[in-house]
Amino acid sequence: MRIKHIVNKQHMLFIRYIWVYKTHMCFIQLLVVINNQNMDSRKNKDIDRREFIEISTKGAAAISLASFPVLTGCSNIETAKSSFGACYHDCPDRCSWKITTVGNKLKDFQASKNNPYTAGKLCNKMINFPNDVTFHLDRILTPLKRTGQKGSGEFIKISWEQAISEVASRVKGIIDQKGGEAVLPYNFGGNQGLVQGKAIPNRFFAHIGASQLERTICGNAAVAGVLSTNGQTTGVLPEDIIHSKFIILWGTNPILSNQHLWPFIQKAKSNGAKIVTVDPFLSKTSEEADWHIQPRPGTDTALALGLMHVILKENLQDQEYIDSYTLGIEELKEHVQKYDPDTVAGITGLAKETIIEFAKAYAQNTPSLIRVLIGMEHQVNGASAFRAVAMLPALTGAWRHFGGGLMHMTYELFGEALNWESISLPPTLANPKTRLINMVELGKALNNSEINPSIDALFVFNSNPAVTTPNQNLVRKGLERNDLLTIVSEHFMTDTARYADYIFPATSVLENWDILDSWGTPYLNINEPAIEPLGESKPNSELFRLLALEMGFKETYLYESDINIVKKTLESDHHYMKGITFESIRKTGWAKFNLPEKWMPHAEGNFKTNSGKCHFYDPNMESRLPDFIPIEYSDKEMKQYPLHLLTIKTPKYFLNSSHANLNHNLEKEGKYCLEVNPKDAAMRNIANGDELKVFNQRGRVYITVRISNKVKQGIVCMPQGFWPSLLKGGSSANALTNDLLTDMGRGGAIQEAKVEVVKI
Ligand SMILES: Nc1nc2c(c(=O)[nH]1)N[C@H]1C(S)=C(S)[C@@H](COP(=O)(O)OP(=O)(O)OC[C@H]3O[C@@H](n4cnc5c(=O)[nH]c(N)nc54)[C@H](O)[C@@H]3O)O[C@H]1N2
Ligand SMILES: Nc1nc2c(c(=O)[nH]1)N[C@H]1C(S)=C(S)[C@@H](COP(=O)(O)OP(=O)(O)OC[C@H]3O[C@@H](n4cnc5c(=O)[nH]c(N)nc54)[C@H](O)[C@@H]3O)O[C@H]1N2
Ligand code: SF4
Ligand SMILES: [Mo]
Repeated sequence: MRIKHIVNKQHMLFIRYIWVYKTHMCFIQLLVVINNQNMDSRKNKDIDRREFIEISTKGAAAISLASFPVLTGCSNIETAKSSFGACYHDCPDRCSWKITTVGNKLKDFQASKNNPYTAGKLCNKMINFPNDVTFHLDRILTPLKRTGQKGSGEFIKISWEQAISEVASRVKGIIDQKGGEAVLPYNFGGNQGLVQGKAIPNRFFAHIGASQLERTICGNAAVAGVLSTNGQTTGVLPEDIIHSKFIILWGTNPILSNQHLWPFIQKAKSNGAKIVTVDPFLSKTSEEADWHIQPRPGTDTALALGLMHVILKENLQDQEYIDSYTLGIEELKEHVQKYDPDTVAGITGLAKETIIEFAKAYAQNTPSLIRVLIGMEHQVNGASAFRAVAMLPALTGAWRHFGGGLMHMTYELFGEALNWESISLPPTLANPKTRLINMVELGKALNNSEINPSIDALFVFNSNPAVTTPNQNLVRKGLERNDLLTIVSEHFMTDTARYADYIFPATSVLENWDILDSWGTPYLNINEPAIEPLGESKPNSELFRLLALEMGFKETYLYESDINIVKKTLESDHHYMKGITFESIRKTGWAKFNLPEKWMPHAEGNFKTNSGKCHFYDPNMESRLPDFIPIEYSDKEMKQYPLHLLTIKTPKYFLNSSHANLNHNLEKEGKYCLEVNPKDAAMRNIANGDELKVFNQRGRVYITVRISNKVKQGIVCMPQGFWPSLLKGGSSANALTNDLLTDMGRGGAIQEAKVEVVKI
């Protein structure tokens, strides 16, 4: 049975849902709405993708995909069509792109040239996206059911009809027996689209009363810290960095992780700005900086308080700004007494003179800007570090100057501008009372026999926790449970998908609708499907609509179409959205919010705290002032595991674990290496290139040593993102990390890990 439906002006499409209609005739009407963004699944999909790969590897010998030849053999009379989209990754840049297709064939994939932030350039992780993901031959294109042991990766292909029917009946059985809380969704940074990452999945899980996932592994500690000081994170906007004269990149590595900010930093530099990095690792950005300050990991709270000590002692503060717009200077003054340069030097491992010089340079250069992002938050003291660092621009009055202040996130602009009714839970589901499970503690949660109900069904999508979640071996132990029903929606057979009972094939961003906010820019993006879903892939949203249908739910909010959600989200009369509509944004794919020409949010205070002032001190918080409170290790522990391990985003070609399965990326990344300081190496008789075992009480990783001064003595550093299954010994960085939570924001103190290394 086929139902004809008009998708949009360009497409007259046919949708096949034979099995659904057979069993659910009463929902036909509803399904037309549900599927209005779906397209006909045509024949010869595999041929299409091979053809694309063949031609594009010929055509794209250069770095850009921009020069594809028009596909040969494409005897169509159709003309080329442009679709706009944007990168869905958990990346502050949110690049815009344009795709040209002829029929269902992709002709061209290019960064937007007219979006000034994207500026015609996608990063090295995404430049080859169609080949690397959408058309990749390893992509999963049919539902799969496990046949072998969990983790073995043995599956058989099954139909959507069978997969949906079996999963729905098993999930229903679990809910009937134990209640909705026995079900846990686990989704995160894999796709930041508001439709594919939030709207429909959230409605489905709230509807069944599932446990709620505290999605805190990225950003929450940083945000909690900055909010406690400023009440908002939106400070200086990225493009305005060019007006700064003294830029501190504090715990962030834009050359790799925020690549589109880097040209603006370089512009500032050519205008005379000095670039300083604060990073325990000699990152690529630190290599390029004028000054690299290298404290011990997790000691930034002490460093920031130490800078305040010096600034106040030297009378370099902006007293007028402080008097007008801040709260608690007297308490702060007293508090920072104990953070004198000697003490801070002892904590951070920096020279006392460096601390004094840094404080003076910061206070005396105008406009001065501190750029923070995420990197510094993954410490037990992470939120306090952000809280303390955020105080510095108010102490010096840096906010008064265009290009001065703190640059952090931009998501609040989207919070104000968009119509969130379409994304948030409907009123009947709002504020669910179900229990919270912290994503950082997935391993604990899956293995905890005490919690009631136990987690018996796990839905993973937009995430790869077997790689990216701390305490990897505990996560894996949980995933191995035979009584756990694991459902994964994916593009690839990831290390998590290997443990699934059922895998559903997800569309890639080229094949579905979405709307994308941004946490690093003031640019809004729409994502149009450029091609039909390949194989039997379906958007995440569709998976949950089909499950809802099979489970017999009648509520219409479960079935809203993707395009409707996109349209509704844009229906906003907020002044940032002036002139931005669904129709207008489809002409370019992106739009910059209508913001004042000079965005200076705190030039005259206007902090979003309850007092309206910047909080140096907060009488309503348990810790009224930020303090440096380290983890105390016993002598025995320090002897066993004396080295502090950083597991950071050094890979250039992966984004977390995404794209880390691709051979060409792995080849370009080169050897899997641990950076070790020469003194630590000498003490252990280790030579460059030796094979090592890095270990602690949670796991062990086999890796090659690179002896360098990129880390100070006592610290070692390995890249995150590598898939355990592709490494010798079958474990990667997170096998060694801890599932500790941060001081505020319930984030992951991933970088608080101690290890020892031995030559093997
Ligand atoms: N190439 C690439 N780009 C990415 C990603 C990726 O995986 N690969 N991931 C994306 C994601 S999810 C995010 S959240 C962003 C994050 O982007 P950033 O916030 O820039 O974070 P990271 O790169 O994690 O860390 C930045 C630096 O913080 C340092 N750091 C670690 N601990 C401390 C500390 O205690 N104090 C200080 N001062 N510095 C510390 C690290 O050594 C690292 O060089 O990047 C995004 N961009
Ligand atoms: N040791 C250590 N661990 C870390 C970090 C670190 O610095 N060090 N960084 C942390 C940070 S900041 C973050 S953000 C997390 C990120 O961790 P994750 O959220 O697990 O992100 P990714 O590793 O990118 O995995 C995303 C997966 O989603 C899939 N995907 C993409 N699009 C779609 C889609 O439309 N539908 C479906 N169903 N799947 C899709 C991709 O194929 C990919 O396998 O990792 C954290 N873990
Ligand atoms: S990962 Fe970041 S820099 Fe790369 S294309 Fe996506 S948004 Fe742009
Ligand atoms: Mo992240």
